[in-house]
Amino acid sequence: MSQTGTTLSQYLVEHTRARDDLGSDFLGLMNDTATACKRLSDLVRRGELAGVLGAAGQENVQGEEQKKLDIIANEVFIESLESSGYLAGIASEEMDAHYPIPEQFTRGQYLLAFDPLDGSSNIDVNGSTGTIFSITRHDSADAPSDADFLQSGRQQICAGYCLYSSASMLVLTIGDGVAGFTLDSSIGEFILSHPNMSVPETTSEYAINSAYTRHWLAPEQRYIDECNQGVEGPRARNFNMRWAGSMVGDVHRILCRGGVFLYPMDARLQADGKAGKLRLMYEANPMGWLMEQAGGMAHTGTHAILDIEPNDLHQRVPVIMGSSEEVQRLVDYHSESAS
Ligand code: P6P
Repeated sequence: MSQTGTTLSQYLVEHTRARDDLGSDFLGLMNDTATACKRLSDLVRRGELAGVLGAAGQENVQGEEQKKLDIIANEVFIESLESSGYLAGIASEEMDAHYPIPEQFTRGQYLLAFDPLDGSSNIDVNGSTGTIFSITRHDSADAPSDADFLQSGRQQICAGYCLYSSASMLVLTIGDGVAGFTLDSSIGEFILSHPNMSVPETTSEYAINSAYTRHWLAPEQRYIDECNQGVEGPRARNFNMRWAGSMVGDVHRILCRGGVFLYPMDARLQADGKAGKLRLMYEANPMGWLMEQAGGMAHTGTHAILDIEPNDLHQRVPVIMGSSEEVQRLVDYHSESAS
């Protein structure tokens, strides 16, 4: 072990040595992805001093108010990755269609779908934010279409996030467990700090935005009500609630100490004709794979998230993920409610 600990590059070289499907191009792609995360970590950390806070004065393709850093984060990743020769295309929460690799650059064999700055409403109040990424293969010399990105979560070859919080941490899986790396800014390296992250099967902590209580459907009404009855209720123990306002912040906490994260379908979303709030390709799928790789579950209430066959780049889904006993209980409540 070197004095600095195992770097992200050393970890990935070791964990792909025996993998025929992850070669030098993948290692190069991950190195460039980490570089983009470092660049963004620096901007987030400097905040107002870097002049990156505040509203951008425009909406994104989802009709949501964009922060300056939403746009900057998208640009940082595209600039860091488009000329690498590893990617065939890039899909982003901030862009309607996918971003084709410009003619002057070599196209590679991987597709990147990402949320440049998840939880950006936290950025102006110094709350946790993060970048979520999902990498799949594009085994064709032809330029990809949007449809080439529509692969189920089980086809991901790498998924992860970079959390910008008290420390900047990159957490990822390539299908052999989940590893967390803390950015050592003194040497500019992500250092392995959380090998083999695993989600405890049970928990007494849930994450949901309780402002929408009146809109929840029966399974969530029942689950949260039973938790809130505490030790006198059917769960015979007290529960705690946390809501980070960023999926990355909540998911990271759950990977560290257990919990269940809910952004379920509710009557408000149904009335708006939405299939959920969170997006499948660059939020639910990458976070869902991390959860399953860490021994947890990721579900919509009726389907395992990773089994969903996507039909749109910005498709929304209900999300229930974390400690398996609690997710399974919610799945059972959905099943009972449907019968
Ligand atoms: P609400 C951030 O906008 C996000 O997409 C997730 O990161 C987060 O969990 C959720 O939405 C917060 O939603 O409705 O509580 O603002």
